[in-house]
Amino acid sequence: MNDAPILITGGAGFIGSNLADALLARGYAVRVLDNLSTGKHANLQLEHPRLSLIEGDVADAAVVRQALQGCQAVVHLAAVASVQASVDDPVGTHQSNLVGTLNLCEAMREQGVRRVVFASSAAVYGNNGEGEAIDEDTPKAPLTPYAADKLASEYYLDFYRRQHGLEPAIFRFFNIFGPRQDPSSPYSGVISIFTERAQKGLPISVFGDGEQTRDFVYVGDLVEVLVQALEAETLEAGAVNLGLSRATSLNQLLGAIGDVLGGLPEVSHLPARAGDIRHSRANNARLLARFAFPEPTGMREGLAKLLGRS
Ligand code: NAD
Ligand code: UD2
Repeated sequence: MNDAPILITGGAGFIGSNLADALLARGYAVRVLDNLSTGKHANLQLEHPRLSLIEGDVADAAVVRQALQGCQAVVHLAAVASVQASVDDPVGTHQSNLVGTLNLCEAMREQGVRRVVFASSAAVYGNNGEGEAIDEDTPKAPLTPYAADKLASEYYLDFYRRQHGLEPAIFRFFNIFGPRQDPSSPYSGVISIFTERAQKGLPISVFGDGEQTRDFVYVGDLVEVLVQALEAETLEAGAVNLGLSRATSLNQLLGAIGDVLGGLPEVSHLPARAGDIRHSRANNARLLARFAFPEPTGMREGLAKLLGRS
C-alpha cells in the first residue's frame, strides 16, 4: 500500500460507499468522484481525514482527469445503475455508462495509472444460460442500453489493456444486496424493496409464483473481492462472474426476512414481470480460481446485518 488515494467513481452510492468504508478501515486514502445523481453525502464518512469527495460527472473528461491526479488505482462504479432508466433515456445514460468509462481509460493512459476495477453486470448475458450456472463464456446478449454499455465498456477496457498496459479487473456482478441499497424505485433490488416494506409493515408484492431464483451476494463479500483485485500482484485478462453460485427463491427470501423480523406483512402475488428471468445463477469457478473468496455471508446473516438485527 502507498499513501496515494484510491479513486472510487460512484463512491457515494450503495456499493461504492461500502467499499469506501472498507478501504478507509484498511488504512487507504480514498477519493470519491460522484455526481450525486443517486449517491448521497449521508453514505460517506465526510469528516474522515483520509476521505475526499469531488462532486462531478464522469462524462466530463476534464473532471475525470482532475479527479485521477495522484491516484494509485481506480474502482469504476459510476453508472446509471437502473436498467429501466437506460431504457427511458439511452442517450443520457450512455454518457455516464460508456463515455464515462472511455474518459477514465484516456485519463489513466495519460497519467500512467494502470489498475482499474470495473463493475460490469450479469445483464450482459441477457436470457442466455438461464436455468444453468452461467459461466463467462456463455454467449452475450445485451438486451438493453444498460447491458450494451456495460459490455462495450468491457471491450474498451480490454483494448486499453492490450494497447496501453492498463490492468483492468472486470467483474460481472450478479444480484448484490446490503445496507444503503436504495429501495425507492419499483426496479430497485428486490431485497431492498422487501426489507423496507417488511420493516414498515407495508404489503409486499411478488411478481409471479415466487419460485424464481437469484444468486444474491452480500455487499460485504463483494467488497472483499474488489479489494483483492486492487491489491493483486498481477491480474489475468477476462471478465469474472461475481456470484456465489447459490440459488435463492423469492419465497425462501421472504421466509428468511420473516425469521429475522419475527413476522411478515401481507404478501400478494401479481403477474410475473414481462421478460423476467426465471433462474439466474453464476458459475463462479473463475472467481474461486483467481481470488480468495471469503466464506459467503449466509442469507439470514446478511439480512440481519441489513436490518440491524445482528
Ligand atoms: P448506485 O446507484 O447506488 O451507485 C452508482 C453511483 O454512481 C451513484 O452514487 C451515482 O450518483 C453515481 N453516478 C451515476 N452517474 C454518474 C456520473 N455520470 N458521474 C459520476 N457519478 C455518477 O448503484 P450501485 O448498486 O451501487 O451500483 C454500482 C455499480 O455496480 C454500477 O456500475 C452498477 O451498474 C453496478 N452493478 C450493480 C449491481 C447491483 O446488484 N447493485 C449489479 C450489477 C452491476
Ligand atoms: C437484475 C437487475 C436488472 C437487470 C436484470 C438483468 C437489479 C436491481 N436489477 O434484475 O437491472 O440487470 O438483473 O437480468 O440489480 N420482484 C418482485 N417484487 C418486487 C420487485 C422484484 O417480485 O417488488 C421480483 C422480480 O420480478 C424478479 C426478482 O424479484 O423476479 C428479482 O428482481 P430484481 O429487480 O431485484 O433483480 P433482477 O435479477 O430481476
